[in-house]
Amino acid sequence: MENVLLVGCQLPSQSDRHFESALHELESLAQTAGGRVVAVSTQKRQQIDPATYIGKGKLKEVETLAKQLDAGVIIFNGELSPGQQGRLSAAIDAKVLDRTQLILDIFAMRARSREGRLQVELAQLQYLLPRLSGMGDSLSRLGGGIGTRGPGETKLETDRRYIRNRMKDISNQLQVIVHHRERYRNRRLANGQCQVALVGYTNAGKSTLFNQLTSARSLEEDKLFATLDPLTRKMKLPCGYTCLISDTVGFIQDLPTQLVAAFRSTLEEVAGAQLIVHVIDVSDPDILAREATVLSLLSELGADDIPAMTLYNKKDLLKTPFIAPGESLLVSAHAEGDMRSILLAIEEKITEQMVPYKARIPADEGKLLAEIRTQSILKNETFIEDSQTYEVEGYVFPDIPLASSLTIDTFSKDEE
Ligand SMILES: Nc1nc2c(ncn2[C@@H]2O[C@H](COP(=O)(O)OP(=O)(O)OP(=O)(O)O)[C@@H](O)[C@H]2O)c(=O)[nH]1
Ligand SMILES: [Mg+2]
Repeated sequence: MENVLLVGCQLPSQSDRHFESALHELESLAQTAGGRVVAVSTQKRQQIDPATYIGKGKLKEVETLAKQLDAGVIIFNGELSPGQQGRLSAAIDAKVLDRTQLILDIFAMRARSREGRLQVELAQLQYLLPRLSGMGDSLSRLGGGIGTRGPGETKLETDRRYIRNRMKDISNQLQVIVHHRERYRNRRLANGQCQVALVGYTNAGKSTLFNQLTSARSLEEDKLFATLDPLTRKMKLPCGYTCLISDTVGFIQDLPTQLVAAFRSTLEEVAGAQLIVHVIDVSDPDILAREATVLSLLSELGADDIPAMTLYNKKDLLKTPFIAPGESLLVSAHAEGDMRSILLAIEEKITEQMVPYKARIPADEGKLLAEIRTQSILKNETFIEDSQTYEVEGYVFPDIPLASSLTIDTFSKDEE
């Protein structure tokens, strides 16, 4: 564990509550990265000091405090310009990091898949390139620990050209991976498989729900960004229809732009989903701002017109009554009994997007019957002796190949 000192600067545009919650979040992030926060130093200013972020006096104070408390890492709650970072590193005898680098560091620690690692490395290189001259010193002085992790750490300080080449190389590798995934996704679509995506602010309880809903194991931890690579598993709905559900990386306020770009392809799973399940920690004091953050990131990903439903999670932690608005549900991922109502709500949302069908299929059409059983919501199946046919009735996505092989009975459902 490294001793960490947090530094925040409150501008007139920030309310006390918002400022405190942002610092609290920074503290959680620092802990997630393996730091022990020994002090938090704050300052109110009209604007950020263009040279050193905080004022000269405050800088002296931070320097002294860091020495007294033996803090090897100073983390600023904001994004430092390359110039600010250079000057601060020169002035303070400790590693100087900003919020973006901290988040990048956590991402580097947690990325598991080859794609995740490449994306994080790319984001780190993009961030470091303009900062190389200022950071060269602090990077070589303090090898290892918070802010220095990641696959690309070794040669960073020495060679810009190496970095540029490496970035090009990573981009190429990523293109191949993304292309593969697209092909895989298209194949899934052609097979009529429906995709549900769990999204939400980091720590909302997505992975816990994912595990409960699929009875599988996914990294579930009281840490920020426990999940980085999307996990996709099968999930069986009460009607018997099996769809796919993905657990995704948590969102965060002011997600560094490098990371939005880096994780765009990972989050494309979300953009390709038929249903988005937005998980919100109902016990979170900053619930509205966080909900807004998720909604605006979804819209950035072009996913705001995908049908969605909201789960207000962690109801067991509520101290005051909460009424879940509209079609949303109030649940606890720890209450097994809530899983059925969640699955039923998902089923309803999926059925809404389907069209009803009614058809008679000859008993020897084995392949078609198998498709009907797996690719549609089958409500009724009756075998008719006389004609040796199956009378089937249910719901199917209108845009999959199977739909065109079935007679669509549009009378029994209102078109909205
Ligand atoms: N009390 C309570 N705790 C919950 C509930 N659901 C999840 N948690 C806890 O909240 C913490 C975060 O849960 P995760 O499932 O890892 O959250 P996540 O949304 O996947 O987080 P990231 O992967 O970091 O984005 C864990 O400690 C869970 O045990 C709940 O309904 N009630
Ligand atoms: Mg998770």
